[in-house]
Amino acid sequence: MAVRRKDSFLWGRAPLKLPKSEKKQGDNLKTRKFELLDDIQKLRLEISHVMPDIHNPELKQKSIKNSVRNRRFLRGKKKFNMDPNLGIHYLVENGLLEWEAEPVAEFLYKEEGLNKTAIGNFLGEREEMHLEVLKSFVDLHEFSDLNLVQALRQFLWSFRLPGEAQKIDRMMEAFATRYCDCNPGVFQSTDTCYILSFAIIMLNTSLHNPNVKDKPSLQRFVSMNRGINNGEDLPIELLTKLYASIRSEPFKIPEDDGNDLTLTFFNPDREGWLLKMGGRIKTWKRRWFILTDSCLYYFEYTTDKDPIGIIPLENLSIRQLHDSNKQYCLELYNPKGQKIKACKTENKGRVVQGKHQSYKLSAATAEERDDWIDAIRASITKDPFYDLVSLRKRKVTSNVSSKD
Ligand code: 4IP
Repeated sequence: MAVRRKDSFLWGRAPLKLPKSEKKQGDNLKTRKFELLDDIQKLRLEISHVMPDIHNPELKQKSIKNSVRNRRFLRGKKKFNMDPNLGIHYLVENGLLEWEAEPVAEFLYKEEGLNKTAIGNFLGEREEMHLEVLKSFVDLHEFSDLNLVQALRQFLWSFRLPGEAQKIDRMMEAFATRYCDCNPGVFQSTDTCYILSFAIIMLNTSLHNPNVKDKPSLQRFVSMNRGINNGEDLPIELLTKLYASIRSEPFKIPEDDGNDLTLTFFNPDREGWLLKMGGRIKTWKRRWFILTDSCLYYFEYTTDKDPIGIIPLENLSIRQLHDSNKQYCLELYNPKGQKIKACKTENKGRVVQGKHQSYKLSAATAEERDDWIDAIRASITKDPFYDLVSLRKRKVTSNVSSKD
C-alpha cells in the first residue's frame, strides 16, 4: 500500500469550500506569489552580467580602493570644517583634490556638507592662491540678468562672509567685478557696484535689525547713493526696485546662529590662529581668535559656535611684547594696571570670570603680530568698515574731478 503523505490526504479529497472572502485572499496571495517570482527572475537577468565581476579580484580591489577613497574624502571634508587649510591640505596630499584654483573653487562651490563659515574663511585669505580660488569661486556664479539684490542673495548664500574688514573688502571687490562682467553697462565702474552693494547690505541691517530704531526711507537710501555712478546718479527706478526687494525680504544668512552677519560690518574685525598663554597655569594653547564688536573671542576650532572666552576690549591697550621663549608676542593689558575683565567657559559649561592680569598672545609671523596689533588698536578706537566704503567713494569722486 502506498504511503500517503500527510498533505496528500488533503489533496486527495474534494477541494474545501472556502468562504468567499478567504478564497479571494488566497487568490490574491497566489497572484502576489507569481509577481514576486517574476520579479526575482527579472532581477536575476539584470545582475547576470555583473555576477562574474563580483567574483573578479581586480574589480573587488577597485571597489575596496574606492571605499577607502570615499572614507578619506569624507575625513578631508570634516577636517575642512574644523580648519579649512588643514582640510584642503589633507585632500591634496591624498590625491583627492588638485591644488589648482579651479578645482578647489569647484570643490568649495559644489561639494555638499561643507561648513559655509569655513568656506568664507578659506576664500578670505590674502595669499596668492587663495585670491585665485576666490576669483574662480566667484566666476562659478551666474549673475547675468539678475539685479544687484538678486545677485547678492545668491552670492551671500554660497558661503558665510568672514568678519574681518579686509577679507570682506576682497570678497566684495571680486563680487562687484563678476557682477559687472555679467551685466555690462549697468554701472559705470566696479567701484559703483561695490559701493552700492555695501549700501544694500547696510540697508538690510537697518531695515531688519530690531535694534535699529531709525529705519531709512527710500528717499534716504536714494540720497545716500547720490553721485556714486562716477559722479552721476543711478536711475531712481533701479534704486526703488532694490530698496523694495530688501524691504520685503532680508538676506538669508547661511548657518545663521542668531548673530546678524551684517552687524559685523560695523565693527573692525579680524580672525585667525594665535597662541594664548594660560592665566594661572602658564601653558600655551592654540586658539582661533575673532575680533568683532570691540571684543576678542577665542575658540578651540574655527567653526565652534560658542567661544571658550570673551575679552571686551574697552579700556584695554595692546602692545608688542618681547619674550625670550616665544616669538612674535603681543600683549593685551589694562593701562591702569588692573586685572582684565573677561569671561570664559569652564569644562562643565559654567561661565566664570577670567583670571588674567594681561593676555599674552603669540602670532605665527611678525607680520601677523603687527596686523593683530593694528586690528585690535583699530577696534578699540575706530571703525575701518566705514573707511573701506568712504575710500571708494573718494576714489569715485576723484575720478570725476580729474576728468573735469
Ligand atoms: C589653562 O591651562 C589653559 O591655558 C586655559 O586656556 C586657561 O584659561 C587657563 O587659565 C589655564 O590654566 P591648562 O589647560 O594647561 O590647565 P583655555 O581656556 O583657552 O583652554 P583662559 O582664562 O586663558 O581661557 P586660568 O586662569 O583659567 O587657570
